[in-house]
Amino acid sequence: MSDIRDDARSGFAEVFDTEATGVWSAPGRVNLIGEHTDYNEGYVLPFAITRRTIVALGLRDDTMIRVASAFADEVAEIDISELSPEKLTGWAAYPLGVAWALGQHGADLGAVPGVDLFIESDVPVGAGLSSSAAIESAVALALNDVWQLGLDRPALAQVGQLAENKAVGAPTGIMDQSASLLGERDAAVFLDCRSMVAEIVPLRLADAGLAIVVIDTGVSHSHADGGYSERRASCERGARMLGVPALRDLSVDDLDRARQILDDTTFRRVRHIVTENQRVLDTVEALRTTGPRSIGELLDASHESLRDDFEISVAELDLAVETAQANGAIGARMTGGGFGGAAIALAPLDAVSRIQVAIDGAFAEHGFGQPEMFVVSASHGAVRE
Ligand code: GAF
Repeated sequence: MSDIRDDARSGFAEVFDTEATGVWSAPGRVNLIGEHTDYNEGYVLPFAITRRTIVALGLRDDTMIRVASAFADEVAEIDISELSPEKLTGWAAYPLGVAWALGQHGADLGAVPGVDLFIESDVPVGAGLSSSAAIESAVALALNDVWQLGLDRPALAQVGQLAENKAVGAPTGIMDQSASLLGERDAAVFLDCRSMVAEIVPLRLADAGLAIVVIDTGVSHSHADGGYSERRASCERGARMLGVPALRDLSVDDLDRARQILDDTTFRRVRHIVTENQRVLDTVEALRTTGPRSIGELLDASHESLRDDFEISVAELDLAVETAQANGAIGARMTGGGFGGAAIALAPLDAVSRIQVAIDGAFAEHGFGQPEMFVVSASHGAVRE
């Protein structure tokens, strides 16, 4: 079976008629817990997965950037001096947006050579596994290296986020790029999205006889659509009405007061964020003390909160979660921004195939499209291959 690194090299050679000078990769992510907490300056606990995006790069002797990929026919190109969010459209807005965002982070784009990029990926698109952050992180690391910019990984995560916010137009937080750039093998990234301090938390699932199954429902979502920004606006409204800089500043003890002040919908959005932040802290504590077998109820509670309070689940995600729970999963929840995408189930190794068969059957029974399911483990972040 050919490796996608080789596919990226040969794709590059085919499109640009020369050999790539280097290959970089960055992973997608699964968020273990901590959903929609990042832009509320709270806590998240994602991990990088083995599915990766590969960027093959060649330096040019002019100032053009050209990008091609295995998943789009056209080659997008623009002179570096012309880069601006308004000029970037379609999938090429991700890689070209990163080049623009590097300029916003201090890179002198007037002094760097042009590049050709070819992008290949096995991170499923629209599945809530951050295929977009994987592109942004791989391109950011590659350009940071060849343009010798010297930015550190937290800064590159901000570059990716800026590209996504301004060039793609999705008002997303910092979690996905951080997971893709800071992830480590057999570990999750515990990130405080206010201080931006990241701690590595061991996630040795196989040692505990466990696996995480991803269930990609096939229901595609986009964070540039209205739902994500509407939830973000609700959270910001809640914080304003409660007189705090961000929902991070509230604890579970503040919820009674919040209920008096807020309308019911805003209250439930706020309650999700406040309780989810606490669940992240409890999950980190459990992983460090009693181990992954003890986090199941926290995962289940996170799903309920996302379904009932934040209202971003869909019928396919609920069915995947309930079927996993009924067939031996220790815990299960939707993962990512919601409105479609994937769920995860934490399960004993010997329950994995039973869960997969049961979910296949349940989806068929409900007339839903066949889900894609695979086991993931925590992998390393972006690297030069
Ligand atoms: C998406 C966003 F990109 C993240 O920043 C985060 O808000 C997530 O949804 C929800 O937790 O993946």
